[in-house]
This record gives sequence, C-alpha cells and structure tokens, in this order.
Amino acid sequence: MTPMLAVLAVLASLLGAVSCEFSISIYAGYGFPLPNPNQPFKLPPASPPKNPRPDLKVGYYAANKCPQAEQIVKRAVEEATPGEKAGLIRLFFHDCFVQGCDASVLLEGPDTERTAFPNLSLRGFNIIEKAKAALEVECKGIVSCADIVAFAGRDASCSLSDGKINYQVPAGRYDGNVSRANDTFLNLPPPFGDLKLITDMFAAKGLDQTDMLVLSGGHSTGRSGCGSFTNSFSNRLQADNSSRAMNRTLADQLNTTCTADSVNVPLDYKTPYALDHQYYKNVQEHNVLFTSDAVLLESPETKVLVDSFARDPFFLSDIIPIGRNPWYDAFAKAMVKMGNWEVKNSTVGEIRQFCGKVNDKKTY
Ligand code: HEM
Ligand SMILES: *[C@@H]1O[C@H](CO)[C@@H](O)[C@H](O)[C@H]1NC(C)=O
Ligand SMILES: *[C@@H]1O[C@H](CO)[C@@H](O)[C@H](O)[C@H]1NC(C)=O
Ligand SMILES: *[C@@H]1O[C@H](CO)[C@@H](O)[C@H](O)[C@H]1NC(C)=O
Ligand SMILES: *[C@@H]1O[C@H](CO)[C@@H](O)[C@H](O)[C@H]1NC(C)=O
Ligand SMILES: *[C@@H]1O[C@H](CO)[C@@H](O)[C@H](O)[C@H]1NC(C)=O
Ligand SMILES: *[C@@H]1O[C@H](CO)[C@@H](O)[C@H](O)[C@H]1NC(C)=O
Ligand SMILES: CC(=O)N[C@H]1CO[C@H](CO)[C@@H](O)[C@@H]1O
Repeated sequence: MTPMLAVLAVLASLLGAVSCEFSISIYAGYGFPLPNPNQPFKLPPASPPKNPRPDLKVGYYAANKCPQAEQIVKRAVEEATPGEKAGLIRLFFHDCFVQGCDASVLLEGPDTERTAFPNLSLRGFNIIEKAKAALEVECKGIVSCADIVAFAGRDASCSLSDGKINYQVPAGRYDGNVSRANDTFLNLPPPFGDLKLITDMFAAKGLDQTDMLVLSGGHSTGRSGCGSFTNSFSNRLQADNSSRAMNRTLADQLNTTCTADSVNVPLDYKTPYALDHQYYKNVQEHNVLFTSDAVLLESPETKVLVDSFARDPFFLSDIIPIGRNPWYDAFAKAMVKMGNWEVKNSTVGEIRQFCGKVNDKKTY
C-alpha cells in the first residue's frame, strides 16, 4: 500500500462511524412539494441493511443460465451517447437510494419515482430497455432489471473513464414492485444540502463520508439544469462572500448561459464528457455547480481527500505517468458498495419481464 492509500484507509476507518438519526426542517426535496410545507419532518432513521450480507455473486449469470448477460448489457451501453452514459451512472445511484437497488426507479405510472421532480432529467432508460429486450430474447426471465442497471452503471463508468474505472459487479438482485414519487425526496440528497445533510443521507444508506465524497466524483461528467442550482433554496450565481461561493468567473458565465431553469450546462466545465478526477480540482477552485459539491472543502477530513484526489500522477516524462490517482479505484469500490444497499432476493422480489412494469402475475 502506498503512503497515500494508507492515509486514505485510516481516514476511511475513522470516518466510518457516523450518527444516522437526524431531523431537518429546511429540506423540501428539490422542487418537489412537501406534503406539509410548514411542518418540519423527521427523516426515517437509518435502517440497517435489510440484507446486510447480500447474497450477490460476481459471475452470477455465467453460473445461472445466461452467460452472455453482461456482454449484452455492455453492447447496449456502447451504443449510448456520452450523455446517456452519464445518465446511466446517475440512474444506478437514484435506484439504490430509493427502495434499495431494485430497479424501482424504472417503473412507470402515476406517482412513481420517475414522476418525481428529481426524475425530470434522468436519462438512459432507453438503453436499459434495449438491453432488457435483447436479454429476454436470449434468456427469458433470467436477468433482473436491477442487475441491468448495476451492470450498465459499471459499463458507462468504464467507457467514460477510458477504461480507468472497471470492476466486477456482484449480481443476483431481484426487482422490487414498489415505486413512490414521495420516497425520492426523503431519500435523495438535494443539491443545496450542506456537509452534514449529505453525509447523513449517505450514512442512511450504509455509505460513509468517504464513500459520499468519492461518489460525488460522478459529477465530473454529465449535465445539470440551471434550475438545480438557481432556486429558492440556493442561488449559486448570486454574489456570495462565503467560502462555499461559486468561482466568480464561472458564476458570471452561467449567469449569461442560464436563461431558463431548463437550460442544461456541464457539471464539469473543463472535461465535460470524461469521468475523471478533474472534479476534485474543480472543487478546489470552487468551479462546481452545487452547494453539495462546494461543501466538501469544509471539514479537514473531506478537504484532505479532495486534495489527494485532485493531485495529478507524477510524470516520468511528458507522457509516462507513474502511479495512478487513487480516485479511480475508490470510485469502483464505492459503486460496488452502493450496489449492496437493500438488495432483494426471490422471496421479496421478482425478475421483471419489462423494466417499466411489475409482472402481471397471471401471465408470467
Ligand atoms: C452528494 C449528493 C448528490 C447530489 C446532491 C446530486 C445532485 C445532482 C443534481 C442536482 C444533478 C443535476 C440534475 C439536473 O438538473 O439535471 C446531478 C447530476 C448527476 N449526478 Fe448527482 N448528486 C449527488 C450524488 C451523485 C452520485 C452518488 C452519483 C453517481 C455516482 C451522481 C452522478 C450524477 C451524474 C452522472 C449526473 C449527470 C447526469 C446526466 O448528465 O444525465 N451524483 N446530480
Ligand atoms: C406517498 O405516496 C403514497 C402513494 O403514492 C401514499 O400512499 C403515501 O401516503 C404518501 N406518503 C406521504 C408521506 O405523503
Ligand atoms: C460582501 O463583502 C463586501 C465587501 O467586503 C461587502 O460590501 C458586502 O456587504 C458583503 N456582502 C454580503 C452579502 O455579505
Ligand atoms: C444574473 O445577474 C443579474 C444581475 O446581478 C441578476 O439580476 C440575475 O438574476 C442573474 N441571473 C441568474 C440566472 O442568476
Ligand atoms: C477560479 O477558477 C480559476 C480557474 O478557472 C482559478 O485559477 C482560480 O483560482 C479560481 N478562484 C478561486 C477563488 O478558487
Ligand atoms: C430472502 O431474504 C429474506 C430476508 O433476509 C430471508 O428471510 C429469505 O429466506 C431469503 N430468501 C431466499 C430465497 O434466500
Ligand atoms: C409485491 O411483491 C410482494 C412480494 O413478492 C407481494 O407480496 C406483493 O403482492 C406485490 N405487490 C404487487 C402490487 O405486485
Ligand atoms: C424520464 C421520465 O420518466 N420522465 C418523467 C418524469 O415525470 C414527468 C411528470 O410526470 C413525466 O412527464 C416524464 O416523462
């Protein structure tokens, strides 16, 4: 283990114990109306994972009647646009944080997660459907939508990072049949969240502060609607003397670009398509869109991590890098960890026929 990794490992263990029971009064979901706007509410206390050691296995489908499963998903992801690939990484996060990693995010219908405000910009659904259709032809009824989302998140990460992020995905998840719009705003951290709020909301999913910071690096690719950082909870473009203020140069640019909430801008102004460690340099320079990104500088523990992930590898010559920024492997590990959250087995889940609908019990 290199000294830097050793420091990270120690930090990670120190950060492991986070108190999880908390209540907040300001959070109304970003744009999603609170059922009772004037009433503070308690978030559910962090539940221990319902299935703390989920029975997921690397190579699950190779051993279970569909050896070509991961290859089929990979092919579908290869055909996606860079933007859809970013969408697939986010889809996995939104799936796991609401009802566990059970493809609940894919269910269509009134008042499902997809209809909630945070869905408005989710993308990549078509890629999942395409993979599912191909899988149903080749191995009917075998591969869960939850596993497709997990594989696709990996494949998209691999592709956007030029192969730097690649990992094996333990599989064997079953699909859930519950999807409620109002679950999203209780479970998904809002972009105006401060360090305590986002740390607590990740802790409620079995992820520690280091995991949170590592996964936030997903914001090195993809886009955001202007409305996500210029709203009544926080307008990041306004003059702001605080240390979490957006870099004035970027804020002035966005002030010109953001003519409507629906205008999309890149999350990473420097390398918008690459999934890379540029995000941490952006955090250092205050060139990040959300409060939840900016606050990563606000504690000594998180700042040390930001600084180490921001560092470029040492170059032997202009083209030969020595070593590797630790973020890439940390991201892979954290994605696997996030993918364990409240996974369902055959007792409490099913293998959906179409990813957008729960099975009709009579015909399937
Ligand atoms: C720390 C808590 C987080 C907050 C508050 C947050 C918030 C957001 C918001 C507001 C957007 C833009 C939505 C829009 O307006 O279109 C976004 C986009 C995105 N987020 Fe996060 N996010 C968080 C964590 C994560 C994690 C854990 C991942 C995955 C590892 C992730 C991956 C992405 C990606 C890839 C996009 C771009 C999606 C696209 O281009 O379609 N985020 N996030
Ligand atoms: C959430 O939505 C479900 C149905 O969509 C409803 O039964 C439940 O009462 C709602 N919960 C809250 C707290 O509004
Ligand atoms: C920011 O700082 C400037 C100059 O120090 C001061 O005039 C201004 O009132 C401050 N604004 C806020 C919102 O604190
Ligand atoms: C841009 O700046 C002007 C002047 O400060 C302000 O009135 C306007 O609301 C800003 N636009 C956005 C999108 O923040
Ligand atoms: C603002 O961003 C530029 C790079 O675009 C950087 O050089 C500068 O240090 C940043 N300013 C602050 C206050 O972080
Ligand atoms: C599924 O998980 C539940 C809860 O952990 C457990 O009671 C049940 O026996 C498991 N079923 C199978 C088929 O493993
Ligand atoms: C959802 O799944 C559970 C467990 O398999 C089952 O008891 C329940 O009836 C299902 N609900 C719907 C609406 O299909
Ligand atoms: C991607 C997606 O499913 N978007 C949906 C989000 O919710 C709105 C409002 O219900 C739908 O119109 C969108 O299709």
